[in-house]
Amino acid sequence: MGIVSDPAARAAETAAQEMTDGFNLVIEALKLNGISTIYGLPGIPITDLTRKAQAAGLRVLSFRHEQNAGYAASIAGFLTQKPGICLTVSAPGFLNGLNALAHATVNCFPMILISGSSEREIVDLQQGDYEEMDQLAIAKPVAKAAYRVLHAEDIGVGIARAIRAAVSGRPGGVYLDLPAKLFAQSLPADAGRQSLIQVVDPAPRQVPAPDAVKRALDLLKSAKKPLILLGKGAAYAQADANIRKLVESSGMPYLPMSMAKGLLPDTHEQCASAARSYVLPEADVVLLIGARLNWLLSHGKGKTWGGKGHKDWGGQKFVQIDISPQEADSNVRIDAPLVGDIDSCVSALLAGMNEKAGGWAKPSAEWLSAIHEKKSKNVAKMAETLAKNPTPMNFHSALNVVRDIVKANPDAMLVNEGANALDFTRSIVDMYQPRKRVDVGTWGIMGVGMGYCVAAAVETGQQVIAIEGDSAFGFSGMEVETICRYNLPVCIVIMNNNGVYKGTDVDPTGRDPAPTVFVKGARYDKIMEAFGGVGVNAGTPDELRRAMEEAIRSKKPTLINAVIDETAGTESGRITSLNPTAAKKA
Ligand code: ADP
Ligand code: TPW
Ligand code: MG
Repeated sequence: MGIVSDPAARAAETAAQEMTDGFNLVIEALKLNGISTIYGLPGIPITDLTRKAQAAGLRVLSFRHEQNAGYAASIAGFLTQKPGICLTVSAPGFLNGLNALAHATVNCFPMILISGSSEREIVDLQQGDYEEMDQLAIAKPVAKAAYRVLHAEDIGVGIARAIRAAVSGRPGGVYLDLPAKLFAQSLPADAGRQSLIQVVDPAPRQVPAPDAVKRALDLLKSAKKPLILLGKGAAYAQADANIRKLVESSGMPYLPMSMAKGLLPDTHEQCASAARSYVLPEADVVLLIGARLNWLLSHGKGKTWGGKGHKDWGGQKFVQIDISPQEADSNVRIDAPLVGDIDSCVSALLAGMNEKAGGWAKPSAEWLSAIHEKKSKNVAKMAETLAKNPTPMNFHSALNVVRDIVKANPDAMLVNEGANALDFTRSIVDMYQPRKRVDVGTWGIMGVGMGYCVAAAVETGQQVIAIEGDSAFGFSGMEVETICRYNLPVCIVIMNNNGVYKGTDVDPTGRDPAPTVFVKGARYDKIMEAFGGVGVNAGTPDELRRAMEEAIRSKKPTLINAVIDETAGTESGRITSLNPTAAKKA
């Protein structure tokens, strides 16, 4: 075929060519990279993207508020090691999704917030476009990376970069800005296909250096009172078999952080959770696996760790396995940083501690028996508390039921948020399998609940049980409609103590309800009934048990309003000391 010089003929030839556009390229790029689910909320300019994505076979889960779609995407990332996708409209929708993007980054979950945006030319001159906002600039500080695509032929690169940034190294939240005009841009289908990238090895293994492995092993060998701390990075890494091997072959006691519970069953004899306040200050060498020494671990110092004053270090030596080379020394000295992915690092430790090398120096018998003694005492004390049956229910008597139900259904996902509702669930409800417990994470945020429920059900296909404070539930409660719409097997239990922490505060002036209290005796179960799900009001442990069993049997969306003594909670749950007034007194 010669060069067609006549413009009319050229136009005719182009028209005859198969064409594609920005909409299709975004969808094809996601599909090419194994992404099959979008969590989002439609509107200009992405309504047609949601329709076309659904028509192209992607699962599109449509929410009632973008924050919940975002939290769903973030936890999908944690559960699957693939970036969870959240799709939002410009400005207000984008801002609603931003909280979840920050959450993903802070928690090291891979997620991509894809947002439609207004036209660059108008935004940059601040001429007042529809939903005008410089979204890229706003996303940057809370994202691990942020990109904008202006030309349809760059969509492939944009999505490839976003995927790599989200899952490689320390995972995090990535922002991808897609201005409205991009979607309608057309180009020949062939050129479009050529422009797409199937990302090769998006999260490359990172093998630790041999000298770093030796340093870590030497330190571990010297330990008399070693301790392993498993964090949610260890859960994310899906190195379950090797982690178990490391724990069991070394004989070291271990503590799981909240979302690492179940990596080994909480009932494992080496689990030291019930002796936490004994082992942290007493341990001499601590092996951190995918856990940061942030506030959740009292920054590795102070009273929790046996240090005398608030700032004093307790004398422990630390080995830290982490994929981020910058993590070590962030709070206290790390004597043996082991930088690499968890599976590679744990494998290297196992290889270095084989029989030929003399195997592990087992922890001293005194250490293990002291832990055992503390554990038994605390477990017995807890059993006594759990056996009580007060009227109205308290957190313990209600959670005793949840504990049994989770034990009988170890495959079920457990979503958990609140203050007391969180802390008591974490300590009372044992987990038996990896990545079954998802919760408020590093920031301790309220509002993750219903978004997490949707993603947990969709990504795992398992029953979901959500244990929610009544305040916590309120942040995402409208997604009960979403749960009913998609008919997901979600059983929500509201620990209803009439308020934030407690329901007993009063306004000293007598004018208004206190800031922490809600409508007394509220019936959250009615919200579920409004959308065709099952609502149950449970005033006793027996009623709660029957309702949970029925929910799991039927797999129907269920909301149980568990009536809890409004005096039962404590201020801020377990973190009372972080309140400024409490800190001032200390
Ligand atoms: P927790 O709150 O459970 O203590 P954190 O969120 O503080 O856990 O810590 C998780 C850590 O795990 C982060 O420092 C992160 O860099 C690290 N991490 C995440 N994925 C991996 C991986 N695949 N390999 C190694 N480290 C990882
Ligand atoms: C986004 C502050 C921490 S815990 C909590 C709030 C408001 C609610 C506690 O009440 P709940 O639990 O859920 O009824 P319980 O069992 O103790 O009664 N806004 C955000 N995140 C946080 N963490 C807060 C506010 C907070
Ligand atoms: Mg409450």
